[in-house]
Amino acid sequence: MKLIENVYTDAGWDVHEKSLDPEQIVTTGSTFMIGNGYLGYRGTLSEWRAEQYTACIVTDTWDTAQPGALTELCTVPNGLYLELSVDTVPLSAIDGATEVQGYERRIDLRTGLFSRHTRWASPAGGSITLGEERLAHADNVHLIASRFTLIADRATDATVRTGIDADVWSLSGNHFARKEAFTDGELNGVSLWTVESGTQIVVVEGVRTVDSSSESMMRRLDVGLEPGGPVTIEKVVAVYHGNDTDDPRACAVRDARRALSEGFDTLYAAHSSVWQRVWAACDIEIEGDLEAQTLARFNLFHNIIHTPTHARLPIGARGLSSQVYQGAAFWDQETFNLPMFVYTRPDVARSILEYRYDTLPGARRKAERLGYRGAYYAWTSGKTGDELFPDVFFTDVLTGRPIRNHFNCWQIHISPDVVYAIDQYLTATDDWDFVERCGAEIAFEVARFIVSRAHFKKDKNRFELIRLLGPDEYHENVDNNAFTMYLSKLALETAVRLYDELSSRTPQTLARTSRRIDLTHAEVDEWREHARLFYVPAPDPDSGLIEQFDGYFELEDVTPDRLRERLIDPEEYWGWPAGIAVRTQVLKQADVLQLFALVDSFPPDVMRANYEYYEPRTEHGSSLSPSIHSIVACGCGLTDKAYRYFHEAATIDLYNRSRKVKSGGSFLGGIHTAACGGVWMMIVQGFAGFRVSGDSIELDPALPETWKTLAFRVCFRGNTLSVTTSRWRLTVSGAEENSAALSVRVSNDEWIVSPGETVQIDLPRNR
Ligand code: IFM
Repeated sequence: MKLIENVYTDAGWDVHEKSLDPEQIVTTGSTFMIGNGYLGYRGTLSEWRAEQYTACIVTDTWDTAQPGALTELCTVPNGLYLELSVDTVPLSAIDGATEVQGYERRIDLRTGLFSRHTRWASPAGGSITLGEERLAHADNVHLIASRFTLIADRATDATVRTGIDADVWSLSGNHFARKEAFTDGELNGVSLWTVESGTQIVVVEGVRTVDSSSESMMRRLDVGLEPGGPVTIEKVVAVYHGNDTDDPRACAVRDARRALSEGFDTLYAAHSSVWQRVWAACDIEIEGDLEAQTLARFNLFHNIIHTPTHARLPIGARGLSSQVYQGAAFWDQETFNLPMFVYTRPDVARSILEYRYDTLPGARRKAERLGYRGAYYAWTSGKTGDELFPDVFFTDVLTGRPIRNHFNCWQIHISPDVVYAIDQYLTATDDWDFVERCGAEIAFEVARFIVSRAHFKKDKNRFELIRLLGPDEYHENVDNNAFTMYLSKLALETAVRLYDELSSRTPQTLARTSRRIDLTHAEVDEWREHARLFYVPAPDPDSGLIEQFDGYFELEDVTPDRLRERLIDPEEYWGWPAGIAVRTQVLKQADVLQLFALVDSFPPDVMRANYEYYEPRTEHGSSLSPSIHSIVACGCGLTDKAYRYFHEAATIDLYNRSRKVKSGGSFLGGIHTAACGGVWMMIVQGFAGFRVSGDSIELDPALPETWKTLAFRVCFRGNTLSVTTSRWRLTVSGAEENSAALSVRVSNDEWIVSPGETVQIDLPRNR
């Protein structure tokens, strides 16, 4: 793996590349991508095609390209395609045929504006430059807009070929059974119908320039450039599909035409005012460490652009950056992506949780199919919530034989994780309306599932969960995985609490929900009993250690580095059934530490003992792992370690540090959206020590050496608190428009922060 370096600038708001490395184009295509939760357009150059991983990935288009292939989001034809030629020689930044004299690619995180500039030695003499700016519109999510600028230093006759290119990157092949090109006045379009469901997808493209002659879906523009006098070409692309509207073609034509007449500057103005509002809620400012500042914004930016806000849809594990993991949600969504939204844009968090409500039928079907009751959420969840994860994901790279991974049927913690997120959302917002409409029913169905999945051990007088797979995927088929046990018990308790609370708050609504799902008091009493007798592996009274699962401590104790020496092939899968980690204590990610990052009721000495035990045994084969280590290290007072893990997690995508681009023969590239969400958690929950306790916000900052100040905002029950902290002093302000005072606790002291009030708090010097 080659690392990417020198990518940030003094602004702290952008990321750039000054030379093009052909070996890195899968990664940099993700780095420089634009997106708006509806579509993701990879940060490739306008003249690039499938071979350079050009793709526009559109949400809510799940389909299977051919029988037996994965169900995944579609990538649609590339409406931004534009190739510049001089003297019939096409100019490319990558093929080496024409000398490249200057190059830059950049993404401005403040407004999600992509730009590129390439200067070539012109085949006609002198030099010629192509500049492009592009945006995925933040207000009308169906639109992409771009502006090309051509400039030559001597009179040059150039040709531009532009239009809709069907040659785009698609992991499992062609998703379209039928394609129809059309024109509508000045617009070019293509209608496509997907293979499996026949969903219609329409891409419409328009160009605003002087001279054009139509050539099927491509146009040829002959451009006469005068020395130094730029020629500007504006393009718009509109995308709609049959899951958005009954008439995607009419909508796409309408939007493209309107956008074309508005022009790039007007589109940009509306787009950037949305971004201004988004950053006002989510930005994190770090003074004293420009790299950390840029890393923070880069990751928050990606957590934002991959999250659908236009409809109740999931956040993919690779977002809209590639079709890896099928564009679908995993537990990552609730445990990594959501915390930032819960405390900065709770409406977005609610919409994601409503998606879990909409997919309850799929979760019920999965439970039933596997012989359980209630809701067993899909490990890989798309539109309907039916399980999308295949039985076979990895192959044995030594023998080529398929490996039956049990992620889809044994990784049951996904269901309690959803309830955990609902509880977090409720704590942060007090939004009982959501609980009445959606949250309670989810919690009740998950409680049902857990009860039907648990076994009562008579000799121990407790309920256990056997044959599981915890977040640490190297150890399949284990019993009583600690993370799953604690989260399941919490989910049962949450279901009972919501039931009791709704009985007094809104008994009629509860009665309606109960009738709908056939729920009785007797069944809720059964959950109470299960919660009471549910086994959770307690810390050992001497060592403080919590065993990750039954028998874990008896496995071979070896370090990840020594274990790695046993690999025969670097791409071998480490887990089930015969991978090198299976019979050892080496972990892909540490489940007990993951537990501490979510549930903060463990004493510091227990956290420390477990951190010291599990950290050296963790291989971080999952991109979810480093951020969890950072958060727990903060809780243990290990700020330097926490900073090292922060850096590791935050650079997974920007510096191409992903440990496993390919594992067990599967390509896993694209933006690791969980790591992006984890960056917010590391900074706000880790370094600032933010948490909610009862009705108070608690802060316990411990900043890394280099950070002079850290500033962010949190939204708590409809009121906003601005936090700025140095290592010695904390300043908190209630927003003018707050409707109530906020209680803030630091080191067991309480401050009441009224609307518009600013309070300064000296921090203990021994942190
Ligand atoms: O959900 C994760 C899992 O924990 C590790 N493998 C990748 C998945 C998607 O990010």
